[in-house]
Formats: sequence, structure tokens, C-alpha cells
Amino acid sequence: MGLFSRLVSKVRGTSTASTLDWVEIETELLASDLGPNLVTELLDAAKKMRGDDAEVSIKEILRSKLSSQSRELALTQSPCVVLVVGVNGTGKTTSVAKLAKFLTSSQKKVLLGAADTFRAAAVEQLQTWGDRLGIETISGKESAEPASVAFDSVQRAVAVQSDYLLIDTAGRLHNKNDLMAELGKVKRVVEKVKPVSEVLLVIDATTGQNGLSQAKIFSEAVVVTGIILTKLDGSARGGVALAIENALDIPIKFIGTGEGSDDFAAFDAESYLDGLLA
Ligand SMILES: Nc1nc2c(ncn2[C@@H]2O[C@H](COP(=O)(O)OP(=O)(O)OP(=O)(O)O)[C@@H](O)[C@H]2O)c(=O)[nH]1
Ligand SMILES: [Mg+2]
Repeated sequence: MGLFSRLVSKVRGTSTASTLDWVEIETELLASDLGPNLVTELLDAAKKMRGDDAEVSIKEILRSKLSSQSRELALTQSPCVVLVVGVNGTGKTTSVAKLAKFLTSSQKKVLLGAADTFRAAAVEQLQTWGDRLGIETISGKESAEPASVAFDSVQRAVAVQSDYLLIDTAGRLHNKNDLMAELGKVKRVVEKVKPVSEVLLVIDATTGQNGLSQAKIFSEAVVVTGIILTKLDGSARGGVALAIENALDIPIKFIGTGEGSDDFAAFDAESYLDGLLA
């Protein structure tokens, strides 16, 4: 059942509304990671609605909270350089692989850059994905600088005329400032060769409102052009998608729904809204 289905049926049969029902609905919505402000706004609006058009009206409000920016991945130049960023464990490396598969299946030529050089295992993990998918993966020597791997990757992407270069980055450094400084450096070095077209922030949907604070922190340090919302399979609480778009106006471009390379799709706002109301 969709997150808002109870609210919709409540408003439809509105004359018997008891305070207790409203409190229950509020609790349910708050547990879904929409965030308290949005929940209050929605409930205030719903209480004034007439029964018949409850679904349409609620959907309209929800739609107005979503970003109106394009959800398409930019393809403004060749290669189109995509930096994939986010805190550790959110699903960056897996999402790079999934996105690569998604793009190659629409006949795009893709190259991977393994710029998370802080853990040897991270480079291997991406390399393994690349081998499995038949996609060339650029990695540096042991203890190479992330920025130098990124630089090599973009040069290679230009040389082999890739449509896309997807660069995986580290999620964990000594502290937040180091992480943001490193990201800035990777971006600057890449841009000696080609502009970065997209910075995709990976957010784990199961982390709820914490995902929203991550998005705030990253977007203060870099211009985040889109979000990949992962682990929606493990979360009945997809409300965080609305909360993020409402608070930051960063469009969710893709979603992850499992650990396999096909558990990935472009984010479709209309079906997301339908799912919430169904
Ligand atoms: N269920 C589920 N698991 C996912 C999804 N995306 C990634 N994972 C799993 O989450 C774990 C972490 O994924 P990684 O891709 O290694 O995450 P990361 O952000 O690269 O992690 P670090 O490199 O350590 O910062 C792995 O076990 C993935 O299989 C998803 O959409 N659904
Ligand atoms: Mg990783």
C-alpha cells in the first residue's frame, strides 16, 4: 500500500474524521522520512480538502514538491564526464557499474575510472565489475592519488572517444573537510582536460533524513547535478526522495533497487507519485 493511501481514503470519507485517525496518519507519514515540515504542510492542506478530489489534490501538492529540473543525464560533450560521490557504503561503486550497464545497453561507449584509491579493495571491486560487464576500467598504481587516476581516465576517455566516463570516488577519508577537498581536487584536475558534466550524489534511501543532511553537506562543497537513490528495495520509506527534492531541488536521476547490475532504473516521477498514492 502506498504511503499516502490512508490519507487519501481518510479525506475521501471525510465527514467521520476523528482526531485519532489524523494522529495515526501523521505518525505514519513522519516514519516515512518525509520530514516534519512537509508532513505538517500536507496534513494542513488535506484537512481542508473536499472528499472527491482528494487523490488529485494530494498528488498535485506532492508533484509541486518535486524538482522541475531535467532528470536526463547530460550528454553535452564527448566524453561526458560523470563524478559519482557520496559517503561510504551508500552504493557508489555498485551504482557506477549499474549506470555503465544502463548506458552501454543504449549503445553508449563507456569508460570507468577507479578514483577511490584509498582502499585497494575499492579499485578491485570496480575492476571486477568492469571485467564482468566488458567495460574498460582505468586504475592507478597502488597508492596513486585519486586526482591522478581521474586525470589518466579522462585522457583515456578522450583518446578512445568514449561517450561517458564514470568516475568512482572515495566515501571515507579522515574527515569531512578532507573528503570535500579531495573531491574539489579531482574535479579541478579533470577539468584541465574536459569539464565535468555531472556530479551524481549517491544516497542510501534506508538512511532516511540522514541522507538529506548528506545531500546538504555535499551540495555545499560541489555543484551536485543529480542524485542516485539506492537501496529502495530495502526501504518501505521512499519518502526521502520527496524530502530531498523539496529541500534542495536536486533531481533524482536514477534509483537502485538491489545488488545486481540490472537493479537500476531512471527515476520516473509520475510512477513514483502513483506508487505513493496507490
Ligand atoms: N539492497 C541493495 N543493496 C545495494 C544497492 N546498491 C548497493 N548495494 C549494496 O551496498 C553495499 C555497498 O555498496 P558499494 O557500491 O560498495 O558502496 P560504496 O558507496 O562504493 O562504498 P565505499 O566505497 O565503501 O564508500 C554493497 O553490499 C552493495 O551490494 C541497492 O540498490 N540495493
Ligand atoms: Mg566504493
